[in-house]
Amino acid sequence: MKLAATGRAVRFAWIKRSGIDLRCKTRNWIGGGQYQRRNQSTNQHAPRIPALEIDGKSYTEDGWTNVSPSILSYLPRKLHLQPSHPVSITRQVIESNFPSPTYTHYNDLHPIVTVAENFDSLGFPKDHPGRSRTDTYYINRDTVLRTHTSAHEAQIFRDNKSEGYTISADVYRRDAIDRSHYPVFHQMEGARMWDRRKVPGGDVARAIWTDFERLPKHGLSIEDANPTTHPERNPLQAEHHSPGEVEAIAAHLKKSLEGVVVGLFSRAQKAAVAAGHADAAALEPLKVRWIEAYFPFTSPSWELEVLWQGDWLELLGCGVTKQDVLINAGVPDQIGWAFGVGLERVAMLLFSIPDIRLFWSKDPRFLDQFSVGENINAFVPFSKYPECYKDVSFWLRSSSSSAGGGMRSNAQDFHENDVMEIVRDVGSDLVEDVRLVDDFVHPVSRRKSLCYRINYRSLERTLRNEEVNQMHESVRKHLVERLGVELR
Ligand code: FA5
Ligand code: MG
Repeated sequence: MKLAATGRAVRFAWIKRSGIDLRCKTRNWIGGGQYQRRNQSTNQHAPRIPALEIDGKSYTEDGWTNVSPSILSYLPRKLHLQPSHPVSITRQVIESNFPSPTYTHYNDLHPIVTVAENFDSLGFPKDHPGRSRTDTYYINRDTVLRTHTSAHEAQIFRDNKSEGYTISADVYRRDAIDRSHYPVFHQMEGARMWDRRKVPGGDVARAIWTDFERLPKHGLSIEDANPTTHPERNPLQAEHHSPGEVEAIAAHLKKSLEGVVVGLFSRAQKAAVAAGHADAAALEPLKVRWIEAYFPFTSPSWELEVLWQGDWLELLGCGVTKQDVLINAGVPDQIGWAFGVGLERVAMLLFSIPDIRLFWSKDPRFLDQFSVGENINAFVPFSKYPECYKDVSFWLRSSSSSAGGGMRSNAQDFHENDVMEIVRDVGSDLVEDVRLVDDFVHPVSRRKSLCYRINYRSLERTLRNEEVNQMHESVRKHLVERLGVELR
C-alpha cells in the first residue's frame, strides 16, 4: 500500500463538543485512511509529529490513522446514558435481567482502546478481517476505537470484582450505509463466571445447574436444532472443560438470554395492545431460534435470532468463554459464558424504529416520544420526506502506482467502505443509503467501472435541490481526491 503526498498543508481544526476536546488535523486523505503529512521543506519549524488530542490525551498519528473528525464527534454522545433515549431504555431493561451484586454494570468505559485489548487479548488471528483498516477505525497502529464491547473483557476478568458483569458502550465500525447500519452503534456485553475453587465440593457443573434452577421460567418454545458442541463446527475446549460442564454453562447462558428476549418483547406487545395498534404481527407468538456461530474468544458459540417481519434477524452472539482468555487474565480457575447484543437492533424492534439514523436525531419530535417506565411505546413516524437519488460512476485505476502521486484505488485495494466513509463525511445523516448499482470490467482496457446510487433523504425535513447537488458534487470531488478514481 502506498502513501500519497498530495501537497496540501496540514491545518488544525478544533472541535469542542459537550466537554470533550477533539483536536484534529484536517489532513490529506487517501482511501483506506492512509495519509502522509506533506514534507515541510522550508524548515521554518522543527519537524512536528502529528498528533490527535482527544479527551486531554495525545495520540501520535501514523500511517494507520483513519479516524475522521466526523467520527470523533460521536464520542461525547453516549446515547446509552441519555435519560429516556430508546437506546438507554433498552439498556436498562436488559440490565434488569442481570442484577447486582452478582453482576456489576460498567457503562462509562472509554471508547479508545489498544489493538491488544480489542483483538489480541481475545485471540483474534493476525489475519482476521476485523483488524483491517477498511473495517476498523485506527487512531494509530496500536490504538483503535473499540469495535465491540468485548475489548474490555480481559481487563474486567482481571479486575475480578464480581461473578458477572455487563458493559454497555458505543462501538465503532467502518461499514455500509443503510437503514440498519451506522458506523457508531451500541452494544451490551454480559458475562458470568464460576470459580472452580469456590463452588461446593469443587463440582462446578452442579453449582451452575443450581443457579440455572433459580433463573425465571418462561413458556416460550425456542428452536435449538444443534447439539451443544460439534467436533468441527462448534468444538468443546476439551483440554479445559468436560462435556458436562459445557452443558451446564450453555443451559445457563441460553436461559438467561431467552429471559431477556421474552421480557423485552412481552413489554412491547403489552404496549402495542394498550396503544390500540396491535395488528396481527404484533400479537403473533414470538419466534426465536439458536444457531451455531464462531467467535475467536468463545467455543462453542451461538447466535440468537428473532423472526421479525418475515426474516430472521440476529440479535446477539455468545458462547463459552475461551479458557485462554481467562488464563491470560490471571483467573484460570474461572469458567463461564459471555454474550454481546446490539442495543439499536433490539431497540428498533421494540419501539418500531424504522431507520437507525433516527437514534442520533436531536429533533424533539423523536426524543419526546420515549420515557422510562414499565411499558414500551411504539414510535410514531413524524413524516417521510422525499428521497433524492443521485448516481456516481467512476473507473478504478487499472494498476497501482507506487511512485509519485500514490493514487491507490486500483481494483485490488479498492474497498467499498472507503466510498461509504466519504459519503458519510460529506452527507452525514442526510444520506439514507448507498448501493452499488453497476459493476463491470472494460473488455479491452481491463479497467473496472463502478456505479453507486446515493439516496439523499433527511429524516427531519425536505432537502433543497441545490443542497443535494452541492453534497453530491462534493462526494464526487472527494472520490477523486481521496481514492484517485476517474469519474465517468
Ligand atoms: C460481536 O461484536 C461480539 N463481540 C459478540 C460476542 C460477545 C460474542 C461475547 C461472544 C461473546 P457481532 O459483530 O456479531 O459480535 O455483533 C454483536 C451484535 O451487535 C450483533 O448480533 C448485532 O445485534 C449488533 N451489530 C453488529 N453489527 C451491527 C451494526 N453495523 N449495526 C447495528 N448493530 C450491529
Ligand atoms: Mg454477528
